This record gives sequence, C-alpha cells and structure tokens, in this order.
Amino acid sequence: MTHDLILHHYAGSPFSEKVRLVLGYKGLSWKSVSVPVILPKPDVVALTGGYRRTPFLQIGADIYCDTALMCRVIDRLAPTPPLYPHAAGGQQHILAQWADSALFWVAIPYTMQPAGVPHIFGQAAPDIVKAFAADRAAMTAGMRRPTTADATAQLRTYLGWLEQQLDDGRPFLCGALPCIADFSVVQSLWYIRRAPPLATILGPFARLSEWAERVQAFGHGTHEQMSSADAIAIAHAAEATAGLRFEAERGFAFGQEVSVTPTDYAQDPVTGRLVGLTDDEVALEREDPRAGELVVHFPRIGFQIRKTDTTS
Ligand SMILES: N[C@@H](CCC(=O)N[C@@H](CS)C(=O)NCC(=O)O)C(=O)O
Repeated sequence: MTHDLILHHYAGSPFSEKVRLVLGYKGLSWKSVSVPVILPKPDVVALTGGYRRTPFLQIGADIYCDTALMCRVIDRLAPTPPLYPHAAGGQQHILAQWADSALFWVAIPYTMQPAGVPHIFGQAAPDIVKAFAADRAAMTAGMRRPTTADATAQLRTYLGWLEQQLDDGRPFLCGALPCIADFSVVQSLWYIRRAPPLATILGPFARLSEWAERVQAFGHGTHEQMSSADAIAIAHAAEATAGLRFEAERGFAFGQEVSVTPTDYAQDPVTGRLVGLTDDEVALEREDPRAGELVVHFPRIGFQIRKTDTTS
C-alpha cells in the first residue's frame, strides 16, 4: 500500500465501529483521525466536499464515503481473510443492507431513550446533549423516527430473526466464516450494549449474544492517532488514484459537473467533475483550498447523481 489507511471517525459512532472491526478482522494498521460528533466539521468537509456523515476513509487524496464502499475498498486492498466469502452467498449483502438501515434505525432510538442517554453521553453537560439532539433532528428532518415503544417492539422482533439465523449452531450469521453481514449487524448490538440497563433486551437471545462477543473479539487492529491538519496535508501532497473505470453509456459524460447526494438522511450534496462511474461506485474530482485536488468516492446504492451544469 502506497498510502496509509486513514479512518476519520469518533469513538461512539456505530458505523465507525463496523469499520474498526473490519480493520481488526483483517489485522491492519491504520491512522485514526477524530472528527467532531456534530456540525460544524470544517476539516471533514475540506476533504469530503460537504458529506458530513461518519466515518469516512482517506487514502492519500482519495476519500471514500459510506461504509458499504469503504468495506469493499478495504477488502480489495487486503483480500485475506475475505470479507465477502463466496460461501456466504448473496444473502450476506442483503442482510448487511438491512442491518445498516432497518436494524440501525431501531437500535438508535431504542438506545437513546431517557434510560440510555446517561450511558451514551457519560458526564457530558446537558447543553451538549441538547446540541446533539438538535443536530440529529436537523440531519433527519422529514424522517419519522420510531417512538421508544415502537423501537422496543421492532427490536425484539429483529433480534428474534437474528437468533433464528444462528439456530443451527453456525458461528457466524451466514455460516462458518465471518462476512460483511456480521459487521453490519454487530454495530447496532455494540451500541445497545453501551447502555447496560437497556442491553437486557438481548438477554433472551443467547446465541446472538455469544455471536456478538465472537465478532467483537476481532478488535480494531493497530492504530495511531493523527490530527485532521496532518490528514489534510497528506491529501494535499498526494495524487488521487488514476485509472478509475468510467462507463459512459449511462447518459453522463466524463468530466461533467455533477452532484452526489445521500437519498436517506444528511442530504448534503457534494459537487465535482465526474471521473468514475460504474454500477457500484461514483467518483468526483474536486479541489479544496487546503486539501488540494481530491477524488471523492461514493457507492451507487443510497445516493443520487444529478448533472449540475446545464450546458452539456
Ligand atoms: N450509510 C452510511 C451511514 C453513516 C451514518 O449514519 N453515520 C452516523 C454516525 S454512526 C452519522 O453520520 N451521524 C452524523 C454525524 O456523524 O455527523 C454509512 O454506511 O457510512
């Protein structure tokens, strides 16, 4: 690897835990940059161009947004042990996508009920908790989030499904080997377990609790702290990846100005010149006064691409 893997994340972020565990499973060394938990995030948007979600992965001047894409990139760079073993079949992707959306959006409101808040925020002052709630309310505007009662009922049902998946004594969700689904599911259980009085909901699901321990045991690999200023300097000094694939038949032209926006929440567009396009990935080239020329990559699933120039 020419450049270090730099994970921009914060300790309490479930999606970051998913990627940290993947890095641990692969036995990788990486650099750790702490990002702010709420806006403003000037050093984040210097690199991403506006995308504010956590985590993102930096490799030189390439920025990878969304954990679905980050995990594929990590697996490409370090293929052993495989994160998408053939034996885990197509269901691993479907299960991972369900966990990243449906399970996540039940686990979060369940854990953020009043009994969970002191465990998630520790000794934080009430105005920090208030600022967090306001930030996330603005980020999810238009989403109808489940009440505590809804979340509790839905979570019990989901945990029952997962327990049933492990009924035959398999060590991992899709069989004998760990796969992407294990990491996507465990992040939500990890979050719930941070609030011990609420983690009692896992009590009846013995196989699932043992499975969670097994996945958490992969750890986080080895990492060293890096400042965001150093990460920006690394981006500035590096050249972004050449040789991205571009499939022109989709009605988009190479080099055209486009925006890429998440379709679910935190819908902040990133604009730039289209330099990569496949069924799996879209890549934009953009400049930042501090970070220089960058290529920002997104998966296709969960994102919308729109032309921003009207001249082509
Ligand atoms: N689909 C995204 C979801 C990421 C996500 O929602 N992350 C949460 C933190 S776990 C977030 O961005 N929260 C708002 C923030 O950190 O600013 C992914 O897979 O990366």
